[in-house]
Amino acid sequence: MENLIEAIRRREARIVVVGLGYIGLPVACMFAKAGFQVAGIRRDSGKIAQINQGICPIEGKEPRLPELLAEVIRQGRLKATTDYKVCRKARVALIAVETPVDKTTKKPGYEALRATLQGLGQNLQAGTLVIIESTIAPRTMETVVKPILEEASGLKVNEDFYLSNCPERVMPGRLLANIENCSRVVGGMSPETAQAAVELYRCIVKADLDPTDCLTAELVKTVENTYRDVQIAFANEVAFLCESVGADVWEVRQLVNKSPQRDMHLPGPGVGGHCIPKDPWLLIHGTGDDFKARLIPTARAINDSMPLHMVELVEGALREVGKKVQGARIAVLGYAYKENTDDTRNSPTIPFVTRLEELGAEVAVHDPYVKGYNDELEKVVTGSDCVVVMAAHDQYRELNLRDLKTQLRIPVLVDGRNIFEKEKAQVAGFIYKGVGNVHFF
Ligand code: SAJ
Repeated sequence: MENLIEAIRRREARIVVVGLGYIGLPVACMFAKAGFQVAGIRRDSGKIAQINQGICPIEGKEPRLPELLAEVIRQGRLKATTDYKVCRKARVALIAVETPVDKTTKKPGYEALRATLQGLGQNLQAGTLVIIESTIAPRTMETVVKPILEEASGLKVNEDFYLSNCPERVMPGRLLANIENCSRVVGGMSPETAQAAVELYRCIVKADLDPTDCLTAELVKTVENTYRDVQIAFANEVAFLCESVGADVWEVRQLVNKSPQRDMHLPGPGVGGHCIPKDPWLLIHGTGDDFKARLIPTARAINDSMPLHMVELVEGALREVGKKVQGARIAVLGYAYKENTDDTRNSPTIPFVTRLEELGAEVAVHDPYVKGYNDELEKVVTGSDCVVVMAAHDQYRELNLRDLKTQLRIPVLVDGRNIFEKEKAQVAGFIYKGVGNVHFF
């Protein structure tokens, strides 16, 4: 272990990063920039060629990442490959692959993780520090990662190689900034391993590095995202409650949050993205059968119901003008799962549009950030019977309601993100319904 720590301090430890996606690629670039020789492994050779030409394959704006990638490729400090044999020269191997849960069973199959562990295990050298950055269910290090690596390599953890779990806290649009400035939990299968991993991350992270055991590290990551999902579900339930009594949830929320230690989140049209909808299921999966979660699945069900609630708001608003959803032309503003991003993974807009079309509506979707949907907004809304806001993109906040009204066949506005003031929309001549802010006759 001393030898490894010395090699890390001297930047002589070769690093392999398996999974050059939005987690692995920035971290590979940052270790290369810090002076390490880094090899990256990806499955698809197309993206590998792009990366080895110094071209960033990640969509969306990622400040400094394209320039950093080009620099470390030019310096020869980073090279991408499909070949796991590069692991034979590595003293550190980072794994950053996706860990989706099955849409029906809500359980992780870990297909990518298992394949990666097999490939690494077959080339694992004694003295190597293996770090899992992917988000994994509690007890995955003990029940999946350790057995596969030991079996594939014939080596023993803590004797021949070292095992760590260091979950990432990156966010699309701030990948490099978050790696540098967000604190990280650094789990180790032994205290010495956690310390060695702290030594490594100290080379690129300016924030706190908190050593602990692997189980705690697995729990922290899944709990912190489950916390957010439950908080959002609470806000959504209060929105339903306000609708039932004819109150404005946005005014209620603003005043609640003036109370000390209150942080009521934002109601919305649903919860999308790559982690918040998934991590609560990973947390529950990790507890096995000896724990029956009650609040967490309920929160997931509330958040998953929001897109269909948006359909109810559209039905109610059209009913007020004597129209049905069937045959109505509906303009949907926002395909991305949240404001000012092009990321559409698990977007609430998907089930929302599916349901509208099942009911016979003619739907047109607009999104300035998503290829194929970034047509002129006026073209998408012209002649519509209803406009629905699903993402709070800046472009939509700047819309002139009077101009918008002239473009519609019927001035109905359903606001899933509270980007318009109800009174102003009504003065502009709209039938306005907002999540948590509706008054049906
Ligand atoms: N959402 C609400 N109401 C809220 C907050 C979010 O409806 O009050 C919705 C968003 O519109 C979106 C979904 O929830 O559809 C997820 O939003 P998010 O802001 O949590 O965005 P993510 O998915 O990018 O979450 C990431 C996570 N970061 C990491 O996993 C490292 C999460 O832990 C962060 O808390 C979050 O960014 C953040 O704070 O921005």
